[in-house]
Amino acid sequence: MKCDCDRITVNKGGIKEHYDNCRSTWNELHPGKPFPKNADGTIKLLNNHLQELDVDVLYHLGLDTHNYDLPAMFGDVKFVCMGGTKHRMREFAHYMTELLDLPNKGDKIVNLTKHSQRYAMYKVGPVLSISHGIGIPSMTTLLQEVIKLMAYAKAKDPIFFRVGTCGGLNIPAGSVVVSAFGVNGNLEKTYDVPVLGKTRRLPAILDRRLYEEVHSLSSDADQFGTYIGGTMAADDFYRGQARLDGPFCDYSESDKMSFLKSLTNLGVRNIEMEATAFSAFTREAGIRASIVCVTFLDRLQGDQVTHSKTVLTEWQKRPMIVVGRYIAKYCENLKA
Ligand code: R2B
Ligand code: URA
Repeated sequence: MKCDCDRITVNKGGIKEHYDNCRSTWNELHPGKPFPKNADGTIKLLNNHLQELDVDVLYHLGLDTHNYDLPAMFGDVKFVCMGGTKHRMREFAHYMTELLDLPNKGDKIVNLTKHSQRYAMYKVGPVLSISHGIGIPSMTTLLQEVIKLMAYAKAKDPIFFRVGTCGGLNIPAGSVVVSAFGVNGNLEKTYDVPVLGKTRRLPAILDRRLYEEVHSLSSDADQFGTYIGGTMAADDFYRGQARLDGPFCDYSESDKMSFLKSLTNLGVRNIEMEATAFSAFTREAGIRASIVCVTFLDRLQGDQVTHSKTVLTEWQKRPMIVVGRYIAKYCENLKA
């Protein structure tokens, strides 16, 4: 079957040829798994139970398939960008209106999930910018409803990004990490989720071509380094991330350091709280996805986030700059 990869960073040398969800290589990479897209690139939901629903209520988004014309509202979305906080994702939406020179730049941007109150979702041009809260359960609740939203809206080949914050390993605070894979708290490259009383272990792999493309857009003129590396997703900010400064701690500083060392030996460059599940679920849905985070500290140097609010606010823009560049390039190619 014919390749259906986007050509966003055209002819960049050394980059893998196809996305993992490319139609032409799907069977090789996912033997025995049905292709989760329709011929036009829209998402095919592989859950037959959904066909029995008269109306599907996307509860946490405050939307449903009966009262809203989802294709009219979201059919042109190409980039779904998520990050922890509502404020940051509103900033990102504003930033994208400027960067893409959209007609609504400078206007107030409306939160589309205002009935639900749980998350915030903004749409500007082809970009959906959504907050997901802290940790895997909060993020996956949102992510799964957004996957359904994109399927119902008939958005074509959407690319998902997580723009986030993290702790770094042996890189200066303020660096950007583009994730190559996720690692769970037991140092396994899987997202482990109990289903009907049994744990499923889903591979936490990210699309190599996409992270190479995103990384290739970093520039020597940037005020920060951009690295590719593995990302540990912890289910806890304190002991789960080998911190010594939580309310509980029964291990020594040398135990902590040897754990962090085993992480670096595995190629892990940063620690946050969603990467495994984000990579596993987007992969299961056949969606191209990438995780781009800024490091707030070097965990080999300490545990507390001590930089000023001004510095941290400035650093939080860095993943947005990197992802924004990618989106701008795509839009530029469309015009050409
Ligand atoms: C990074 O920062 C948050 C915790 O402070 C969490 O959502 C994450 O992954
Ligand atoms: N977010 C995390 O999960 N860990 C950190 O150390 C910093 C931000």
